[in-house]
Amino acid sequence: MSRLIVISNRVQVPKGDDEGAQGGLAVALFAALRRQNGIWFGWSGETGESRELRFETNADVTTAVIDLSEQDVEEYYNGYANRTLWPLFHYRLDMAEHERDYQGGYQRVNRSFSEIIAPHIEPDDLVWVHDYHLIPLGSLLRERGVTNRIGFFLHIPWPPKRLLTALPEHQALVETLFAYDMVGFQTEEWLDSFRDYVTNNMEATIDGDRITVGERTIRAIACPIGIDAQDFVASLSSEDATSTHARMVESSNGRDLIVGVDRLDYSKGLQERFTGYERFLSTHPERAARVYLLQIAPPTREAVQSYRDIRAVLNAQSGLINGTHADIDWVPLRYVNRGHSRSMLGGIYRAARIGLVTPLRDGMNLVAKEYIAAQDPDDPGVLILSQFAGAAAQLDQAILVNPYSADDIAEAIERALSMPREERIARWRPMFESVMAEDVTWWLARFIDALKEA
Ligand code: GDG
Repeated sequence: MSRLIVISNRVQVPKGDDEGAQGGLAVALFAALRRQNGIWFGWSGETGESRELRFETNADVTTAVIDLSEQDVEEYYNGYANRTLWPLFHYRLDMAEHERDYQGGYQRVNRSFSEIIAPHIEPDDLVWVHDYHLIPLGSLLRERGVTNRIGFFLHIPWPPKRLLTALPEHQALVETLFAYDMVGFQTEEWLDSFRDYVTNNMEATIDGDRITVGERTIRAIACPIGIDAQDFVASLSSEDATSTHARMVESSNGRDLIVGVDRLDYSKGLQERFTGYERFLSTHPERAARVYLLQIAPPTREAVQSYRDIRAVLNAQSGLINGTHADIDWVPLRYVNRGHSRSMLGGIYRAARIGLVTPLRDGMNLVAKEYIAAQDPDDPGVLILSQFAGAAAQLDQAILVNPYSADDIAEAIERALSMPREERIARWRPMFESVMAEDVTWWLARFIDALKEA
């Protein structure tokens, strides 16, 4: 059997018994790496000048990591990946920074990844590159003589062509994708945007899922990522989940819990969500004191100014909402910047009458799927989901909202709170079935099978 080589920006190391706490994607990749005797390559997350690969085998999974220099981290990771591509691919032209140094750092790190990893690739290996940090890696591996099958999966949206052309080196970047054998996107919508770009800008011809530019033909598919659904459902009976659930029920004091769980990122629409919630509080005062919003938002990427800015905005906004609306025995918004274990999150989701998931743009959004997986089949809560999350294509029985509209969010909250149990069950069941069927194992098999056929 051919080995599987996974390459991503960061690498997770399996932690034996505690593996389930590491997130669905990591666990599914561990399983595939074990089965196919593979290696997972990437950045260690540390800074250092040595370029040496450090191999490690834990719970039968081999990982290999390198350090990056401070300059690399600044230009490649904080720079091009998170100040240029992330905002642009999330439709935030206004926030995208274009610096030659960032672009240079991105090329340099991708090149050194290719130099360091290429010697470890054997003739029959399948190579799978992940996400926007490493778009050019396939073409750089080709330059070093790697002729293996190489696939690429983009976890974030692919932007419309008119936005992408704001990237000074857009065409050169997209050309590098044609070094892969297969490219996967989360949804048909992102795939359509990609096709639209390549037909307009690169005279591509399309035949089914094959796209040809000049001499190169690649396969491009939509392949929506899922959660480790069975394991997530099983974790709901853990001590951590049940005690957290009980704690939430008790501290709710009979009030309905609305929950949001997001990395603190401007793409997640937290500012707009708070404004929508505030609109609900002011327009439904009779209902308002019967609910509260718990927003969990662990900070990320704090080396990047725009992330410090959004954090400051949310601090002020949450203070204002509570200052304006709170009563002596009621706080309308619990805003928590700490992370929680996966099973604790399960208990919280299950206790929540509403899951409020309103990103302005999201490749997929796994929180929406976790919320659905965690519900009580006899008395499920209601998912309010942004129409701009990739997950909306599969979870179309949610109340879909425009996350920019405070009125839309306020109305959806009111509608969810007054939704009869039969309707809640009727909406939840097909979504639960889809989350269970199209889980992370399904996604992984679909991608790898398509790559083998490419
Ligand atoms: C990218 C794309 C795509 C969050 N807070 C805590 C916590 N989380 C977990 C959630 C969920 C995961 O992190 C977040 O996944 P998302 O999909 O919501 O978002 P991104 O991090 O932006 O991920 C996204 C994804 O890649 C996969 O392809 O869906 O569109 O942007 O699983 O539960 N986990 C724990 N404590 C927390 O406080 N343990």
